[in-house]
Amino acid sequence: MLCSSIAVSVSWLVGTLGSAQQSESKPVSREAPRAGAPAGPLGLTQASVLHTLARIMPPGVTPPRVLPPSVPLSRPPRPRKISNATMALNLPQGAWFGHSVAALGDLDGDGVRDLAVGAPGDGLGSVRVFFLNSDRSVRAHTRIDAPSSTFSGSYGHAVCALGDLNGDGATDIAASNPVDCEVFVHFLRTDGTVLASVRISDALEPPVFGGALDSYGEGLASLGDVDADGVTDLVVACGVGSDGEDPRFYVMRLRTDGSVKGYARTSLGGTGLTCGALGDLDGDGIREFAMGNSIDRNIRTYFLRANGTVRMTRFLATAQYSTPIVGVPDLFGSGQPGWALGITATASGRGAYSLAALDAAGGVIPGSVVLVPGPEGRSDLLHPGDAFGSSLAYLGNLDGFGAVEVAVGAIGTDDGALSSGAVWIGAIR
Ligand SMILES: [Ca+2]
Ligand SMILES: [Ca+2]
Ligand SMILES: [Ca+2]
Ligand SMILES: [Ca+2]
Repeated sequence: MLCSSIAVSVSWLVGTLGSAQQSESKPVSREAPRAGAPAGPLGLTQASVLHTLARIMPPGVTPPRVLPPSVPLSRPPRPRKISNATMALNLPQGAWFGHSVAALGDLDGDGVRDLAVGAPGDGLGSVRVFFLNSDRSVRAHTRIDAPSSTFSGSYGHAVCALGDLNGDGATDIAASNPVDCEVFVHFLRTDGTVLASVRISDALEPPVFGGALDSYGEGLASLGDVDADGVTDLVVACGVGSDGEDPRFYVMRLRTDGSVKGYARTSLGGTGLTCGALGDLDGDGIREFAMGNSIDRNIRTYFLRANGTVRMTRFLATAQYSTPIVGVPDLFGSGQPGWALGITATASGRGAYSLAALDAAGGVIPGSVVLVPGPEGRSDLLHPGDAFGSSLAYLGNLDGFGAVEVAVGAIGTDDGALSSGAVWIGAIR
């Protein structure tokens, strides 16, 4: 059971999203649909879908090889839950497994995408790597413990995939422990264990110990290669600082050894608690990302320059205090870019997420917002307080059927222990 002090009704949020048309920037022109072409699920033509697909790639993810499922499926599988109830994870009370999720691409090379899941309350925190089967079941998993420098805990609060940073064929990840102001790059082996780690937060300021001074890494997002040097770059959101610094985010330009080549700092005037990579909505070659601000509760789309500074922002939505958001490059399998946005503070506390299509200027296309109350809409699979929607990751078409899949965290799930947490894998339809 997750106790939330912030009650936000779904109807309020959806109403807010539906009216979220105020713009902080001039819209960017978009290719007009061709007359006579068949319209897709969102009223888009085939031409515009193909145009969009050519520009949108999953953020920070190495595209997996396209292989048929090893065991052909006769029908789409059911929503799949990963928790103490379905696997021997030994998650303790308050583990908050599913506070963060990241699609890794295909780490082990079996043709199926794999998944990382953070559990910041699992001791000092942990990140687990799950090797998935195409029927959404788990073939194997590994546990990455909090690094030895971790003092207070909360490792795994945020996690994101960096693609293959060092070029050894295995996806690498970033993970944070904002309580100790730590952000790490972990170079993974294809078996899901850690080859080497670099604490990149040290590049920002001298290390701080034993207290929540700056909350480095409240949110992490990989945007792919921002500065066009061929190496993946990273957005690090920082919460409220007791050292008098403004809440802010850093665009950290990385080297292949995980060290920081340079960074750009942007003050928010609020706390940047969550962020998520979107696609390259305006086609300038740099992916956009979304970040929530705890002061005005607005989520904005940020357009960056190649040096990591902000070129433009656009109001995207208003939502609850800490709102996970992730880009969905082919919403409903249509090729239309959109977002999935977690809504844990529903009236029942079961949780939900919403989907919406995005325009080239980084805003929500009017009328496109859809609410998904549970895995594939199955609120009956959840219990009050599960907080489904705690985190989101786009998995692509995992099972070979038409719809794309997402992984959704539910940190309040009480399987085996109170708030041990869970992650659901299901299609968006
Ligand atoms: Ca795999
Ligand atoms: Ca690698
Ligand atoms: Ca780069
Ligand atoms: Ca762009």
